[in-house]
Amino acid sequence: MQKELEHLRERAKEELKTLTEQADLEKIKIKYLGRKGELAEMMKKFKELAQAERPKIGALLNEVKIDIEKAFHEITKSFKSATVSSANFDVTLPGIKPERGNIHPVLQVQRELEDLFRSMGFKVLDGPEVESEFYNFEALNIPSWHPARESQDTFYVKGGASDNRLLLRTHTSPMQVRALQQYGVPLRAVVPGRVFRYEATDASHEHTFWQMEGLVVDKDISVSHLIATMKELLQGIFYREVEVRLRPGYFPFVEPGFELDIKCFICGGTGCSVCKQRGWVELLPCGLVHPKVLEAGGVDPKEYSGFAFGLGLSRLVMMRYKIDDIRLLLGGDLRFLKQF
Ligand code: FA5
Repeated sequence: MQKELEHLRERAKEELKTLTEQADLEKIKIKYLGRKGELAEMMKKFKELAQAERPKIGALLNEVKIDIEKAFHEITKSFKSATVSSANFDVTLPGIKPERGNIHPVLQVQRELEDLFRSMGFKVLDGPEVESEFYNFEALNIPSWHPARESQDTFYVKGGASDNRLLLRTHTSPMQVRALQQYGVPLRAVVPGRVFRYEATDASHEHTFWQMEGLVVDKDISVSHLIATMKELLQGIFYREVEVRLRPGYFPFVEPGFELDIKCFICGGTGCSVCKQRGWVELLPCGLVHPKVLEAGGVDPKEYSGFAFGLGLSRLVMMRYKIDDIRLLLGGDLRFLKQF
């Protein structure tokens, strides 16, 4: 059996050495190392050997198996590197194009709006997403006991003082006071950004969404300035006549306050899940800045007045592109995002 094994080793190595087709590799593997292959046959014979012969032949059997496996391994490796490095590799083929991402639809619309407002002399500002209770509520005339706090519940963050906790801002309005404090008057500014609410989500409500705050403070600013600016904004975004309605709206930081709704673009006004069957989508709350807010920003309300608006940017994007579920915007689904 010793001779038989040595002969088997030589044959296998010779066969692997002279192999030219990679496809034959598997056949040889089965022939020698397979469950019914030659080595397995030897194993059967080994079991029939006398006890005294077993240690020597057993060791040889192992050695032969390892040798054949090694030879097999080496030839497989050489086939692989040959495939990549030599004749089979066509260097003139075009490479794999790296995928390029595209700008998120919200950011696209945001940038258009920024350009529009810059052309009207507005500053474009950025504000902190982690905000203090003072700027998010107190400075906007929403004290801790005020019911308006309930409609804007949010996520609180560790840190801050016990009487001025830190939170994820619920709207971009805190920047009204910050901007007045920093830049003084006269002031025209817009502040796009992400806001957060403790919200049960549905087709038109997200816990994380975008708004764009607008603020104009100067002498003799009135509701007519506000309406003219809102019209300019909507025309700049939709490039066509948009049906709007203005109704009274309550926000503690404006007086008077309005809700500007637009006719739902998804259903054309007949009612759908986005407009909650109303035919109108709440998009642009606005009003004249409350004297208390001007005071918090260090501005004398007897001398100056202003208007502010809080555009629901995510909803505007939905109307612009006829997106029927707000959750798609942050869903991260490339099939959706690649369309913009
Ligand atoms: C506010 O956030 C006020 N800060 C707006 C404001 C600014 C009023 C300045 C007056 C002066 P409201 O909670 O209504 O208001 O939100 C503003 C807009 O954000 C809504 O009209 C709507 O378009 C959008 N919005 C509100 N909640 C959500 C939500 N959960 N998901 C998506 N969009 C929302």
